[in-house]
Order: sequence, then structure tokens, then C-alpha cells
Amino acid sequence: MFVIGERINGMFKGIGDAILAKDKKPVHEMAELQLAAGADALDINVGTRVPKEERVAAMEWLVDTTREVTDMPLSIDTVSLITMRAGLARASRKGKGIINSTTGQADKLEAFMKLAHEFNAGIVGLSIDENGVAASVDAKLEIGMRIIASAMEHEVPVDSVLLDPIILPLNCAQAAPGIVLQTIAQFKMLSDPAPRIVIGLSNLSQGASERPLINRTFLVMAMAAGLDSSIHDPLDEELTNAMVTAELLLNKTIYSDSYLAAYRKSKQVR
Ligand code: THG
Repeated sequence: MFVIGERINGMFKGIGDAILAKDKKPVHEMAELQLAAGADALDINVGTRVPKEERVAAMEWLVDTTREVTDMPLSIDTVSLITMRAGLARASRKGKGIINSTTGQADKLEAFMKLAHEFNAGIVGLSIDENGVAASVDAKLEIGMRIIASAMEHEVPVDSVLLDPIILPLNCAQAAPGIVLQTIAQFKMLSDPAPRIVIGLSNLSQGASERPLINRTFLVMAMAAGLDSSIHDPLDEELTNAMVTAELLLNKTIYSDSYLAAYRKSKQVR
């Protein structure tokens, strides 16, 4: 599993405060903690407390600050094309960038795919179009197909594309997780090589009690359906244990009695 750490996000109070105060330390610490816990990439999102006209500068500061402590891939999380270009340019100076994200809406898709090509970046494609979040398996597949076709057209390798079927909060759409599981299995058949699949796991449990339990149960189910990557909190140890155990049960790693320790050790040497 390719884990994208969710915690460098202005939505979290400590990071939101740090962005407004231009205080580097909490950002450095959160980057290092997540990487030490196994993150393979870090999501970078300035949040909504920064005024709109300052978001480009805030993204540049947040990416540069994170890059001071790591060369690992950075997932630039914004809906704005200009903020995306600014963040991606900074992230790509030293290591890889990932566009998080584009929708399947034609004009957006074209602009973001061109950026992916220009910066040799990964790109997350959401199951969203001009009608909003696609609700059915068929509608999600149709948008996924459009995203893959656009990647091919713009010479972005299909294995740089991450399709995101979109997880909604359980407490407002209880049938949605089942639809996402079916979609994951079918996304895999859209192309050869198959596209990779990602979810923003924590969305699922927003507003619910038992958040960690809901997150880790669904992560395991989604992995069994074919999930390749998750944006989540790598500091949640029980979540990480469940994920590593699921990789073992899916025969993706070799069993040993100390497999949990082996996972953690493999992440320390990077
Ligand atoms: N898909 C893609 N990118 C995404 C998402 C997605 N990026 C953003 C988001 N969804 C994933 N990241 C988060 C980060 C935090 C939370 C949820 C998703 C979260 N935050 C707490 C809350 O809202 O309750 C804040 C807790 C706190 O303040 O301490 O749940 O789906 N491609």
C-alpha cells in the first residue's frame, strides 16, 4: 500500500496555526513523524483559514517548508490550477509531485493532465464531473474511463494515474461505501496495465463516533477489493497494524512472526 499521510493540512489546528504564523517547526515535525510511521508520500493542503488571495503563497511556503526535511513524493492538495502549478513546481525541484486532484470535467481534466505531463507528476482523478460526485458504480466508471483516456492523450503513463472513487461520510450516505467497494474492483479492469486506486479514508468517519474502528475496518475491505493507496493518518497505529496484516493476508508480503516489526523497520531505513 502506498500511504499518503494526511496530516499536513490546514484543517488540523496545529498545522493551520503554523501556516498563518509561518512557523516551520510544527510542519517539519509532522512531516518527520508521518514518514517515520510509514508514509510513502505526504499530502499538502493549506486549508481554508488562509484568505483566498494568499493561498498560492501559503502553498509555496508549505511545500518549501516540507521539502526542507524530505525528498519523498508530495501530493499537492488543491482544486485551484494556479495553486497547483505553484505547489507542483516547488515540490518537483527535489523529488516527485502528485496532483491531488483533477475531476473528470473536460476543461479541468485537460489543464491538470497537461501539468502532470509537464512535471512528470502523478495525478489523482476524482469520480466527480459537472454533475457533482458520481453516485453509482456506472457513473464512477464512466468518469474513470474519461480520466484514463485523457492520460493517454496527454502522454501521462497510466501507472501515474490514481483513480479516487470518493468516500463520503458514513453518517450521511450509508450505501456509499458498498458502491465504492464495487467500483474499486471494476476500476481495475478499465485498462492494462490497470490504473492505481486511492481513497481519502478519513472522510468516511467524519462526524461519527468510533472513527478509528470504522476507518481501519473499511481500509481492510477496500484493500481486499483492490485498493492500492490511501490518504490517511499513518500515526494511527491500529490502522497501520490492520493495513500491514491485510497485506500479509492478501499475500503481498512474506509472513514472519515479527511481520509488524519488520514493516516498521523497513520504513526506518529510507
Ligand atoms: N480524496 C483525495 N484527497 C483528499 C480527500 C479525498 N484530500 C483531503 C481529504 N479527502 C483527505 N484528508 C483528510 C484530512 C483530515 C480529515 C479528513 C480527511 C479529518 N479531519 C478532522 C475532521 O474533520 O474531523 C479534523 C480533526 C482535527 O481537527 O484534529 O477528518 O477524499 N484525493
